[in-house]
Amino acid sequence: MNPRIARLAAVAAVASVALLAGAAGAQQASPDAVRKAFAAADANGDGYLNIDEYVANVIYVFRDADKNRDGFITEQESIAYSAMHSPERFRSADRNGDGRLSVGEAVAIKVIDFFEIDTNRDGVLSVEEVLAYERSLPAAGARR
Ligand SMILES: [Ca+2]
Ligand SMILES: [Ca+2]
Ligand SMILES: [Ca+2]
Repeated sequence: MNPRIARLAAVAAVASVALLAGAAGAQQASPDAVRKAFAAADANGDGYLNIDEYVANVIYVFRDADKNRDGFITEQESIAYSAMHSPERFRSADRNGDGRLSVGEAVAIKVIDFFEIDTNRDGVLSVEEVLAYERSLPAAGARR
C-alpha cells in the first residue's frame, strides 16, 4: 500500500490509535475500519503493533491534527480533528496546563493507553486487543 494512503487510512479510522479521544469519527470506527487502520499502522507487517509502530502512528496523527503546523495541538484543533474529542481527556493530557498539547504530552498519554490496551501484557497489541478496547469506549456523545 502507498505509505501516504496507509497513513491517512490509519489517521481516519483507528480508534485506539487515534490521538485524544479514541476515535476520529463521529461514530465508533467499524471493526473493518479498525482492522484496516491497524494493518496500515503495522509497519513491519507482523500482525501486531509494537510500541515503536504505535508511537510512530501517534506522531503521524499529531502532525495531521496540528493544522497550523506550530508543533502543538490546541483544543480547537483537537475538536476539529476528532468528533470524539473529550475536554476531560484533553485536560488530563495537557500536563503543563497551557491549553495545548505538545508532542511529548500527546505521546505520553497514548503510551499509557498502549499498556491499557495490551491486556495480555505481551508488549504488543493484537487487532483483537484493539477491537476490545474500542468496544469499551463510550460511544460518541456519551463523552463529556
Ligand atoms: Ca508490527
Ligand atoms: Ca501542554
Ligand atoms: Ca498484547
